[in-house]
Amino acid sequence: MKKLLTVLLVLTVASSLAFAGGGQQGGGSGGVTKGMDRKIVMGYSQIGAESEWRTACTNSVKAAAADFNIELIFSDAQQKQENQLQAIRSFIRQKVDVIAFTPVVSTGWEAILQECKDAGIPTICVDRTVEAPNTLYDVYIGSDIKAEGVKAAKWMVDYMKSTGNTRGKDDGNRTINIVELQGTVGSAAATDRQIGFKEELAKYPNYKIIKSQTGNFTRAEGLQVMEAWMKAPDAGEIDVLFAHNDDMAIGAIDAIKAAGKKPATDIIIISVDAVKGAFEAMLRKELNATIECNPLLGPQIMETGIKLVQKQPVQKWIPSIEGQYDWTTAEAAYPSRQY
Ligand code: GZL
Repeated sequence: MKKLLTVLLVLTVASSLAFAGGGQQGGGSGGVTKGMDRKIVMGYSQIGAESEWRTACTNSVKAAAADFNIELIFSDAQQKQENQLQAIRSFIRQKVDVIAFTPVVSTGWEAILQECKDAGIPTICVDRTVEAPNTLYDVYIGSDIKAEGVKAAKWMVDYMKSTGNTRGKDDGNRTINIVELQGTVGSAAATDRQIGFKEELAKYPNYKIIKSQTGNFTRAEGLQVMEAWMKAPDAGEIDVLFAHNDDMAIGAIDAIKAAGKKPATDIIIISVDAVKGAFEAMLRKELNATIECNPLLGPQIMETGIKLVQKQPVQKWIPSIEGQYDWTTAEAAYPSRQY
């Protein structure tokens, strides 16, 4: 009898705390939901560890799971979609309460999402979108990636008109030659940044993308591709580098310097993410600007997971709040950066 009373007391305390912690950052017992005698279990399929951004995202997810008292089964897919599909099938077999995943590429998800639906497990698409009916997943938590491409193009045109590079400003006539380091081919992050950038660029016919190649969001590949471009006969005609993320930009900066050119002066460089490495490059005057893409999604993911398990209403898209930084703002912002 005494044992039964103890169990009942623990359950009562836990369920009352659930509402106190459910929606708050650092929510303590948010993961123990009313009517449940255990923690919520979330399966998370992460892409890998290709960039500073990805590492910051993973750290945010793991920290928030602890803060919200959610049991996290975390899988690193090493950049392979087949590993993600295997991990999600394993989550289904384990009968987790909710599944979150960052799709490495945007296609090939309909079948697995249907399997999650058939198993009655809610799904959260994180950071990158999928090409699938949005009835197949419950929520998308992440940035407006296309808008990041538009912002990058807007910043670039403004800078070329006001300041320019060593070959001069944009006087409305001079052809401005751009090279583009794309992210992972087929990923929504690369596809949508390129769409946004080109959409804005179409307003300025004298801006031309003369080369575009994937650097797979990594420093190493950004360096390799830029090295090749700096050895080509038309290297001296490059005015701007648009990199889909800071890691590739940082790799490219090393290649530009190795070729005896001045990054951010000879070749203007605009990238995306706003990770610490980008701020350090801006403070060294080697990177001109970066468009923020917020990786600190952990608290939103956990809050949403709890709501889905509690069958509470959630909005279909939970957008990230983000800005942009260049030499005029980097120094003041750097000390408070969290990733
Ligand atoms: C963007 C995210 C991208 C980052 C890269 O939402 O998916 O993947 O821009 C990361 O740094 O590798």
